[in-house]
Amino acid sequence: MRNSKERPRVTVLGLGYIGLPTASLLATRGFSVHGVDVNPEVVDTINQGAIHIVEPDLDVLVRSAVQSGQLRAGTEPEPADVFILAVPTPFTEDREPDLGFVEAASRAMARVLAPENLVILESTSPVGTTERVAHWIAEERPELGGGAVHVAHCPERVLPGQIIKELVDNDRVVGGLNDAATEAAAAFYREFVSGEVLTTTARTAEMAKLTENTFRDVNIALANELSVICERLDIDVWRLIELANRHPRVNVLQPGPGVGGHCIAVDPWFVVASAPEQSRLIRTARAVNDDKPDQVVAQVAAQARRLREPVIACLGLAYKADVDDLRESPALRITETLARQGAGEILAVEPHIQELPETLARHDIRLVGLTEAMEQADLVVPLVPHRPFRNIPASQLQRKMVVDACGLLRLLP
Ligand code: SAJ
Repeated sequence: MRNSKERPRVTVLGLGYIGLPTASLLATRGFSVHGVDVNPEVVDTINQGAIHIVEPDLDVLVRSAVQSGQLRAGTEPEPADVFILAVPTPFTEDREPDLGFVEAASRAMARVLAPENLVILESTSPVGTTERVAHWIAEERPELGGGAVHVAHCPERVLPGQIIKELVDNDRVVGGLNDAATEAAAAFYREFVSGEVLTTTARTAEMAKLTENTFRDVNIALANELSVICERLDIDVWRLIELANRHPRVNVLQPGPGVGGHCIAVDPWFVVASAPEQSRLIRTARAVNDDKPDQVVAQVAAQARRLREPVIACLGLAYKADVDDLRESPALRITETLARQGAGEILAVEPHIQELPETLARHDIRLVGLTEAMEQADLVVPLVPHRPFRNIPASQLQRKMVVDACGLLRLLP
């Protein structure tokens, strides 16, 4: 085991949900880490030992990393032995991958690279992106082309809400542009990952990550389609899935109000964009999941029409249970659409936020506590099964009309 002085210096580009936990974990394991973000406010916050995102235990980790002097943040890359790219890879309006952040970070990093450095792309990326990173480096620094720096892909695969644990415990897939890059990257991860580090090519590693999230998306689409079929056939879909899953080889996922977040609803498009003709099932699954919020809106509106002056409580706005993240949230979209359509007076309950986001604030929606919502609403719409909602007495809900979009009823005491 090397002592801390011999650990490589690491520069992490992008201090968001992946980069910041990775940088601070490495710092607390004795690596000397320089974190880079284009946003000076993010940099200042981190240098004060604080955080700009919400993730369990991340505040403690960052504070200790910064206080120990092993983690510093800045807006420009500095020379290091290992460079980790953890910048966003969103998609464009045409659902084409937008590699602008990866390109900008690659070119900025190229200025401080030296021969034998290891460059690892962790951002979820369409197949061929790792090759493009090497190409951008060579454009900036022609003398570093042809394998002078080791370039590899090691996709992040941590679950928001459990990032710190999964960063260490999960198996990792590492694929370099050549064997030397693969080996160098695998050796780096083996220093702090307790899961197995599996090696392959860069293209396979890229596709492995896309496959993981596509697997989830396609299987959630099956659950969501079943929920719509069951609504029509007057069958309780939650009980149905519970029963079907008692078969030893069946594991249907859970239906919900739609698929949110910036991973599962995005990454399948990277596959579709690479092979449009061949990706029929994947494209259809995306359409099924994207359509689910509208199905929920239609169900709620139909119930609301039975009431004279409906007061509708939407329980949960986040993209999934027990997180504060409202980005790409189907619950948010449903709540907003109900208000826009004038379905009734809308009460929103979201224990993780203090004020409504702009998209909701411009409508006449009130952010209220759970107790107030349960007192005032005639129609209750559980959208996200946050922990506090799971304690609502079933008897209280039985007195209301309910459109249960997330299966909360079966979780009640
Ligand atoms: N959802 C359902 N039904 C289910 C499971 C999830 O409707 O049975 C919905 C959730 O409510 C949410 C969305 O899907 O709206 C995604 O939630 P999630 O918890 O399944 O996943 P994410 O987006 O938070 O994180 C995923 C993870 N990928 C996989 O589990 C294959 C994580 O490991 C990845 O690192 C992350 O994407 C990422 O960054 O790509």
